[in-house]
Amino acid sequence: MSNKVDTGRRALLKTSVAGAALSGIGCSSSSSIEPVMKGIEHELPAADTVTGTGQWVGTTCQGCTSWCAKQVYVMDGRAVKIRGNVNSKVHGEASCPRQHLSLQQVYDPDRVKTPLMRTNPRKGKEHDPMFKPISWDKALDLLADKILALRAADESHKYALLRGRYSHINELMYKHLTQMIGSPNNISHSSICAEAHKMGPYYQDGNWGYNQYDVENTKFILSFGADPIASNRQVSYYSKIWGAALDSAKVVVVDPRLSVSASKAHKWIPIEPAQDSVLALAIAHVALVEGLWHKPFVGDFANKQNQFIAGQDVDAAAFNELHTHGVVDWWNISLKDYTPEWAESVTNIPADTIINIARDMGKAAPAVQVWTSRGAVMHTRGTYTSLACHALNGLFGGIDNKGGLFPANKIKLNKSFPDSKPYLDAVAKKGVKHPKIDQRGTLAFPALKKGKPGGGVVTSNTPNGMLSADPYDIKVMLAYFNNFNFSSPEGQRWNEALSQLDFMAHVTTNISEFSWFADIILPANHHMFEKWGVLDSIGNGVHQVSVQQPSIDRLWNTKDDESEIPYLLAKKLADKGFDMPWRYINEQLLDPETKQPAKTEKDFGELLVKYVTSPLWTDGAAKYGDNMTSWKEFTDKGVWNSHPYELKSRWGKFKTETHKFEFYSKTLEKALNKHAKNHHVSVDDVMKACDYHARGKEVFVPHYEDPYRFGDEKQYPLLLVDQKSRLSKEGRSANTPWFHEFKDVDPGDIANEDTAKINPIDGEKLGLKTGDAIVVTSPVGELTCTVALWEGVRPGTVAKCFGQGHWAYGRHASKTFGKEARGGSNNDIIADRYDRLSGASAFYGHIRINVKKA
Ligand SMILES: Nc1nc2c(c(=O)[nH]1)N[C@H]1C(S)=C(S)[C@@H](COP(=O)(O)OP(=O)(O)OC[C@H]3O[C@@H](n4cnc5c(=O)[nH]c(N)nc54)[C@H](O)[C@@H]3O)O[C@H]1N2
Ligand SMILES: Nc1nc2c(c(=O)[nH]1)N[C@H]1C(S)=C(S)[C@@H](COP(=O)(O)OP(=O)(O)OC[C@H]3O[C@@H](n4cnc5c(=O)[nH]c(N)nc54)[C@H](O)[C@@H]3O)O[C@H]1N2
Ligand code: SF4
Ligand SMILES: [Mo]
Repeated sequence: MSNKVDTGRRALLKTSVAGAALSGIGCSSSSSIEPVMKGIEHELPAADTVTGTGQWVGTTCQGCTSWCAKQVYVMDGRAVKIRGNVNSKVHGEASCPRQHLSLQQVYDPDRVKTPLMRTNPRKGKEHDPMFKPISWDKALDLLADKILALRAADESHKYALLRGRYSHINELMYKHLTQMIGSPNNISHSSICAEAHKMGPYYQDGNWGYNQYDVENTKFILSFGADPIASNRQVSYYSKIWGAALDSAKVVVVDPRLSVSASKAHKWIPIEPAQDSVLALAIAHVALVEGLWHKPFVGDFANKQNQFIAGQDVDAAAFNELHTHGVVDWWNISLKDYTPEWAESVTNIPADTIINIARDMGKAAPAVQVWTSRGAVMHTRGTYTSLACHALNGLFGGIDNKGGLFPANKIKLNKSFPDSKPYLDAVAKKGVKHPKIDQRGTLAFPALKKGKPGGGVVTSNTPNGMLSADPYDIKVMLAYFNNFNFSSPEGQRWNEALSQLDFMAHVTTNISEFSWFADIILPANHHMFEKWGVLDSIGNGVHQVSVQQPSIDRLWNTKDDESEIPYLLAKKLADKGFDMPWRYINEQLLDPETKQPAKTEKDFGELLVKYVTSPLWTDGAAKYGDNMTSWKEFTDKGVWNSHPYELKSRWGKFKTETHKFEFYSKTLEKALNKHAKNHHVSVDDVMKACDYHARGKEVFVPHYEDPYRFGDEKQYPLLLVDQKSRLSKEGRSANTPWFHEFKDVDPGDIANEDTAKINPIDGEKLGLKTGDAIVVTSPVGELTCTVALWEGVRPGTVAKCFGQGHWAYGRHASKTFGKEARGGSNNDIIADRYDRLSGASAFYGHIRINVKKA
């Protein structure tokens, strides 16, 4: 990049970050902003008069889980500008500010440009791997030999495939190749992402997934930690619509920290960490006592007389329940005691405030939506917060209702690839039968994904399994698009486990902390500009599917993680005598139009995306949404949109045991009984082993579990509040200069610094002022960063963004690459704990810390 262009882009981003920030507060139509926005909109494409070759190409951003459909303006093979895909009915041209950072990611001079091999046999954070360039052929030779050696020794289960971010063509790399090699160990990142979040929706209404919120028609938004104009899912759409929502709905944000959304809300409740369920339960209690629940959804007493009186049991037979199950059981088992006065005594939130919120919600019902977030639920007993918060959506009737919330619209995609079981040879058949390395399904790890004990991943427990060789050790690992020693709590455990591996291959764009422990590095195409992939997203009542396709000239000797690499690896294995994966690819993964296999690895990514998306552009797609008739039409437009969500479509047929919205979760009861039976114990024994307090019937209803805290309160008097940065693209944007330069778009943060935000009250006690360098210590580790005194954080807590503290990744991310971190990594001080029912890692609530001047 020449300096001249750089300055221009810098100026562009500056204005557009400001624009995007403003659009989030409802100023998008302000006449003072409009000329600036118009200017930006046309600035770069107009420059194309020089070459006349530019065009918009459809793709998808994976800067966060919003997975927005994008258009990249490409001139002479280079990407120069990005906007939301105008063909999207979810967000249209709108975006979040992070889209611009992807230009600095793809053109990052620190990207891995060719395969690399470790030359220093000693592994460890302190040992420079001394990588040297090798050819793709040599790299794949080394990997294939290691895999074949495991198979020859009948140890194929000691191979593991790790997946971080992914697209919907991941199944070959993730599942089938791993199985055909003969290993049960395909480990995804889901449980460091947000599995606890899904527990409420699944065990109450049968949706193992996220919801979309009808913000345009709502009258009341209650957010437990969600900050939809800065983080969460579908940031582009919610940023576009939030200003209007503030005009037409009341917004209450519950968060220990003044998030962007909290700063715009009608009310901010700075809750004590991991105490959200108290508030949710007390609101539910008031809703019943005051008769505020939504009767067309929940039903009513036969005699229409409200019999819910605090502390008193109710006769279930007196209530005619409609689309819900167990409202009276819930009341009798736990809810009757959760008075607003009780809630005030636990949280200091005035009882009156709680009563008023419940009344406002009752008035607004059913146009009510309750958001949860990782922050509210990813703690050690978070399943029950997830259930308590989501229950409010049932009680006030927002489920599938106008102004409420819905799951993803039904569409058809071939996300599942053909069965690979016929391609499992004797070694593989034996190998896949081993238990998984993350110990899922053991007594203390129910990981109850979709009602199945051991159905979910326990990502962060993988290094514990590896280090204790329980159930066995792992010898060979292939990992892609992940950085688990940076992104998991107590990442130090990963460093140790990775150091012990015989062989590890990392597929990555940059030499990250994880790559540091690799034997070979396989350089990846950047997902947004260079790779074939496909993703989906929900919002605005629409479910969209969008393509990722190569739009620019590949700069370096890189390859697609989910297509070219497994293709070439399968070929290599076949050359060396093990041809099952190669046969599977050539016999099963065929172009849906020509019915032919790919001719070369270069064609394979496109073939896989065609395979997954063909239901959208061949017969029958119009039943679900846009009527598209060809692959070309799909790739030209870049996005396919579903029909609008059909309101109330699940009422009467929820995918739960009772087909109702379950306040008393029969679905959870069944799953937990199965898990208990697997281990020949009672459900109470399971709860004890998993460190929850509930026993008996309480286990199956939303109830209060006091938060688990870790560390001595005297020694560690403060609590850490981890948050996402507005400019974080998961762990991946820290090597972009703009990330640091514009860091002050995070409320309370300081540009070019990594800050711990501390309330001035605590600052005074500790003798700290803004700009001081500090050491933050927890019982498991420490980090250094800078103080920002700020009123927007609850006294007694310290808010700090996740995303900095890289000691690798590149020149901007780290202070000295491979040696010294820039800022501090939150995961160095977050102890490795779990919400065991979901398998989710705890990132909140338990982290007691102290802060001292450095
Ligand atoms: N800007 C940005 N957006 C992103 C991403 C990103 O990297 N950057 N990543 C995407 C990904 S991978 C995911 S999974 C989603 C997750 O999106 P969400 O599920 O919404 O989760 P987070 O933003 O991680 O949640 C953290 C929030 O919870 C608050 N919090 C912390 N402790 C508590 C508590 O005890 N109670 C309450 N009520 N709040 C608390 C924090 O202050 C912060 O606002 O975001 C996506 N969106
Ligand atoms: N403290 C704290 N920890 C968190 C979170 C938090 O809010 N706070 N958020 C959690 C959440 S929600 C998630 S989802 C996880 C994410 O954690 P991970 O799944 O580990 O993902 P990243 O940290 O983004 O790392 C992805 C890695 O892939 C490589 N890479 C970057 N771009 C590309 C690409 O285009 N292609 C390929 N093949 N590789 C690439 C780089 O090595 C990069 O480090 O982190 C979790 N960790
Ligand atoms: S970073 Fe997230 S919200 Fe922003 S454009 Fe990319 S996917 Fe969309
Ligand atoms: Mo995530």
